[in-house]
Amino acid sequence: MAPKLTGFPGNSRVRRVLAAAALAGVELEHDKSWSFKSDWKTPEFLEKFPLGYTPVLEDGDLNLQECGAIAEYVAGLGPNSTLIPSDEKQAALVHQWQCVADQEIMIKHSVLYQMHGGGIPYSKPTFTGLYEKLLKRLQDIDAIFLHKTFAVGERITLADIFLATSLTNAFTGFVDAAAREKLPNLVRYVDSIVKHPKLIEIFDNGKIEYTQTQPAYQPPAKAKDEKPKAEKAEAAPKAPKAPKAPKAKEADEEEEEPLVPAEPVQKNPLDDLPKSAFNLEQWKRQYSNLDTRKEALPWFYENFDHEGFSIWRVDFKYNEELTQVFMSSNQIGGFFNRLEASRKYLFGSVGVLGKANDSVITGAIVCRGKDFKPVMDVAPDWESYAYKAIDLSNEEDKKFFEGAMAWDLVIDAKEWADGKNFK
Ligand SMILES: N[C@@H](CCC(=O)N[C@@H](CS)C(=O)NCC(=O)O)C(=O)O
Repeated sequence: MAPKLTGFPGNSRVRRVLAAAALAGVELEHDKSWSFKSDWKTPEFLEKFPLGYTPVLEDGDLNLQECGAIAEYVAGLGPNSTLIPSDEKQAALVHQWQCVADQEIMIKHSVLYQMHGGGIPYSKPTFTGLYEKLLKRLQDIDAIFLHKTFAVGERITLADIFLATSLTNAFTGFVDAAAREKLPNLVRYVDSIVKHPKLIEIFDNGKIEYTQTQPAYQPPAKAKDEKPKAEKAEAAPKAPKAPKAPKAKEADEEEEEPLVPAEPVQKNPLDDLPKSAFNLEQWKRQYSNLDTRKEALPWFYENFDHEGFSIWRVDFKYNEELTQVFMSSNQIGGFFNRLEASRKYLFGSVGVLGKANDSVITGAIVCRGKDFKPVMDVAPDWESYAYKAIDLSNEEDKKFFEGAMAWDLVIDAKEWADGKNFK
């Protein structure tokens, strides 16, 4: 039986394993539809992989985590694989470049990504300082690649796979066109690796879209347009504020521990609403574990309580500012993180529809009570979204709701590209 790989296909770490398999001529079992949408951190998964992240590989009695270890193992399974040279010195150099790719490029970039998306608190000096460090490293590596076709020796090795995946990750992220102008050798090098006949399919058939202009950090809406204090004092009593740095529940990149402790729990006025027979937690479980259209939605329609809960369409107000799909998806993730204090009262399914520089953020939420505001205003940027009630007896509304739940919503020919659930 072929070793089984778990992880989503467009992810750079998964690409490393797929690329190693493709070049080594090793067959893998890989479910291309796998996504973070499912409740994948089951007790069975954690028993095999206690560190609780992907990619993972299962091969007989071997349960392997860490993309580097997996890629090396897969490379070694290929009968004539030269991905790791037999010469010890050459092999050490390959390992050196794997470490550079991970520690000097991928991890630095990943911290920028999390800071930009609200997964960890944003600080301009820290962001800029780290970005400058990343650029300096890339320029140093660029100089080394002036006369190189491959990182080590005269043929493709794991070093090239690791460098190419880290560099495409950075070039589709914050290392924009202006920065890449100073990295001509690396741009040429990556292009040759991702267009390698055995790798081109793994790298989106050579059509990876690099970032043109680094997207500006968007502070949460309230921080920008803070209301005068007097107006605030008259406002209706509010639900407790979200913890400052909630743990990312569905981040595509590394999850970090919260940097500040959670604030003490206060009583929420939503707890005083009349009891409802609709169990939101049970709905979250049904949604996570069952086929959305065939099983979960029928359960929802049978059990939903129209008096105790309400359903809303949410639309991002500033779609014209959206650039890369993964950044917009990251932005939804940040918004969901800031809704942490409403976890008991909210379910959401929100996505990015369209493609880079031509996309919209939209989706549906289910809120405790008849109003969205007490549930949503725990997030400082709740006003960056427009809210419209969804009436399930209206066919159009129902179609929208089901599309958002099933992640197959299409609006004005823009197809669902990526999404996040608030569960
Ligand atoms: N050091 C690990 C990092 C793996 C990692 O961060 N995986 C992310 C996806 S790229 C993940 O599973 N995140 C979800 C989570 O940590 O819950 C590796 O290189 O394989």
